[in-house]
Amino acid sequence: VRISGPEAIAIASGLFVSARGRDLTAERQRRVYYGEIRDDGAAVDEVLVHVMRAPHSYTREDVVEINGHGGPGPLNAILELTLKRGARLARPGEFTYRAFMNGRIDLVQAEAVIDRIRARTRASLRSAGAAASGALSRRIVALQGVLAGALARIEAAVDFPEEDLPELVDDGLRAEIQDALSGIQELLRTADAGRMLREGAAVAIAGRPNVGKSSLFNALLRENRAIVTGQPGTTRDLIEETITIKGVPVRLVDTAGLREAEEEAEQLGVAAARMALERADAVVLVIDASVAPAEEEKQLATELSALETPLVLVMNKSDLAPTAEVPGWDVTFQSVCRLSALTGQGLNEFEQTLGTLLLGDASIVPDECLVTRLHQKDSLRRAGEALERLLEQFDASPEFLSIDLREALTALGELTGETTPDDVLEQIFASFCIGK
Ligand SMILES: Nc1nc2c(ncn2[C@@H]2O[C@H](COP(=O)(O)OP(=O)(O)OP(=O)(O)O)[C@@H](O)[C@H]2O)c(=O)[nH]1
Ligand SMILES: [Mg+2]
Repeated sequence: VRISGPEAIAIASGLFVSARGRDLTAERQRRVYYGEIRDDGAAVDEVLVHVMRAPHSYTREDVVEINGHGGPGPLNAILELTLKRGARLARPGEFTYRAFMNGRIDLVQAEAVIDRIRARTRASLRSAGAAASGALSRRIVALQGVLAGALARIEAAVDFPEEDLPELVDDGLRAEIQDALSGIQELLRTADAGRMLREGAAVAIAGRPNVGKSSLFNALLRENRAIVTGQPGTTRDLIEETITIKGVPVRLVDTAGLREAEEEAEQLGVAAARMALERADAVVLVIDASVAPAEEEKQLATELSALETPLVLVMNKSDLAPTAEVPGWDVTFQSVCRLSALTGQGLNEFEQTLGTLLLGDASIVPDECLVTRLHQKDSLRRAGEALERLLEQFDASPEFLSIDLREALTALGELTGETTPDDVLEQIFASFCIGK
């Protein structure tokens, strides 16, 4: 149970009895106390109580953390006792919100806290760790420093046009702003990969019955998760499992073979498959390379390519037909892979292909700065556009330049939280879990 705020220590000391008769309110920066939580003299739990005085705490306020044996019974009892003594339940993310409001961390770091908690792969954990430690924040602050300096010079040129100042708005300044723009563009290039790493991607496996979708699903999982038989129409439900490709958590979805089904269960499976295909971030169309492509498959390929989701063609069962030709359909596939789900041949290459499809060519280095959120990308994009406008009209009057420069600075400030509108802040912290 974590309590934060000016009353935290007083509230905790009302429930706690130290084994050695110590007083929680004693003037110490940080200390751990051993004893019991008592309710009207009756012991509720044996606990360690951590007292961290402002500003030496997560929120920079007085913080007390009560560590009991756990379990819902004692936990709820302790929680209720703190509420009875004047505490209130924290809103989602409120501790981190206070850490942010009290200046201990900026918005980028606050968001990295939640990314850390939710990280599903080592790569996403490392990326969140880099952001939490301030790597991205430092890049932003450096850019802000350059632009603030530029703004000062431009405004001096506006305010004192008569004075005999050295040339303020010169090629040197232009180069500095150009550098800042390049820095912003460099960060923007990491945005799609960064978001993939944080959110993961859904990849749906589609195709006619019996082409080997479930076999491919199992081969990628390295586990016999879905039932495989030689009979068309085996899979009816959606089957989902998560694998890691190039550090990205990928939710694989195996679907029912697409055909005009007769039985109701299969019909429902086909309908569910179509929904999954529409929601996926990438679709893998599997065909059986050992038989001539069916007319329905061509139609299916055409339909899938209309979804505007990246589409990969897998020519499965290549162990039976290693030299089968790619069907001459008028459909654009992002990639075509020959493989055998049965022997595993071509599977690694296929995984590589999927990785490239999801992340682009950028090989992500998770320890470096990655932009992982849509609103961050949007702010950077606006900052970049403002600087582009500025550079285009660099020789115009300095008044105009300062407008664009201010806009760029405001947009950058939205990343770190300085200029973020309240409703956006609210939204961000509302997505946190309670107690963080
Ligand atoms: N030779 C060979 N057989 C394969 C390969 N992949 C799958 N099969 C066989 O093809 C048959 C169908 O495989 P499934 O994985 O059940 O096919 P599916 O596309 O999931 O079928 P439905 O669920 O009915 O839509 C099974 O007998 C598999 O053993 C392969 O690469 N080579
Ligand atoms: Mg199947």
